[in-house]
Amino acid sequence: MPHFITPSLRTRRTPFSRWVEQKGVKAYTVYNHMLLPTLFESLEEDCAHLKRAVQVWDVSAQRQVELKGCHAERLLQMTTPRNLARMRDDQCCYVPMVSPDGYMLNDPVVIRLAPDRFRVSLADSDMLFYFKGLVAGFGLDVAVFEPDVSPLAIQGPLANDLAAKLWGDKVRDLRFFRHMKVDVGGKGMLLARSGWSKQGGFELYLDGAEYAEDLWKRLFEAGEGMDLRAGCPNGIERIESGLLSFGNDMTLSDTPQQAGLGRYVQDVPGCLANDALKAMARPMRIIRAVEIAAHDIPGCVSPWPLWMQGKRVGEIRSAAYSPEFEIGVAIAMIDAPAWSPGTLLQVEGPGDEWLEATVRPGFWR
Ligand code: THG
Repeated sequence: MPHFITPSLRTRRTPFSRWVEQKGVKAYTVYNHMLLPTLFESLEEDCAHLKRAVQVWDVSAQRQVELKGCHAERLLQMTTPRNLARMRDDQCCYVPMVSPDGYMLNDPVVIRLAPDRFRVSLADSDMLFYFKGLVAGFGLDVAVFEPDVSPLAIQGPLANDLAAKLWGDKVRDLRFFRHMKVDVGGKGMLLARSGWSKQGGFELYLDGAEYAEDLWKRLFEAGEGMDLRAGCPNGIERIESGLLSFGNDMTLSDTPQQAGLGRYVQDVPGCLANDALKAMARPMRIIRAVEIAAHDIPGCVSPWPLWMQGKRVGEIRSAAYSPEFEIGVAIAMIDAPAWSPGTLLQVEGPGDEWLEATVRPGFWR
């Protein structure tokens, strides 16, 4: 498959594009109609680096939608079964967003800035239009817009040291999924303890594209001697960690329970999907971590059918070879009863090749 994108305004560049390109972009994918760069030569070497040092990722494509107004919380709660009532003004929350018939629309991080002001840090689907539709249909008092805010992830075991160099030791005390204000070029910006890896770190929400250069240069100056690299989410690490990818691991055809997000389904007043989710509380298939007995695993660019003794029981949706665990790591959607840990399955791989797979009790990290 060729790896080219014909650029135009639709494939939006980010405030960091110029600077990451200087570090050597190898390819782009498109996410929320925006460029999401790949920087590594080797996925496996990059994974090892992410686990030992620190990387800065241009994840501006995690597009922000701001909801501001007296019905902002009500609007949000209409879209998610996770209870947002007790969120604090310095808190972020990972939430499944669902349609009224109970199917996944997105799995964003919601950031509360004030009781009447939230940002939704989107996975790859057009929630801004959906929010605008709800506002119009229900006559809500909320402004829905895309602010000029672009997340930059700082991930890896040395992320604390790097962030502390820029913003002081207080960043070390920031708790998981909490945020604080830090200074970038004289402007207060939001720094959160979050990110799409489990190697630790932060996301800095750049508030104004014109500050990108200053932030980028300060980070790379501070990162000297830390083996800091410009990077991007790593497909091996995120599967090992069980960080789901909307559009890959789950889609509009899956319920949150099927997507393995049942722990966030809380029957909260105001969620439009309550009845539908109750009716579908016992899923017929579910997301599982799966181990594939192979050392050479190609990218999963179409689902790989899963079989159990000649019967079709689901599909692999993401896969990679893990140098750390010396096995193929994968995320699969599997029918009952083949989803029980320990179940042996056959994978119809991309070639003519058949591979052996085993359902795991959980992810690797
Ligand atoms: N950070 C921000 N925005 C994002 C992502 C992100 N938008 C797109 C995408 N990633 C959304 N998907 C996820 C998936 C997993 C997590 C965050 C966003 C995640 N999960 C933790 C876990 O599963 O252990 C924590 C879940 C929890 O708090 O319960 O971090 O990465 N800004």
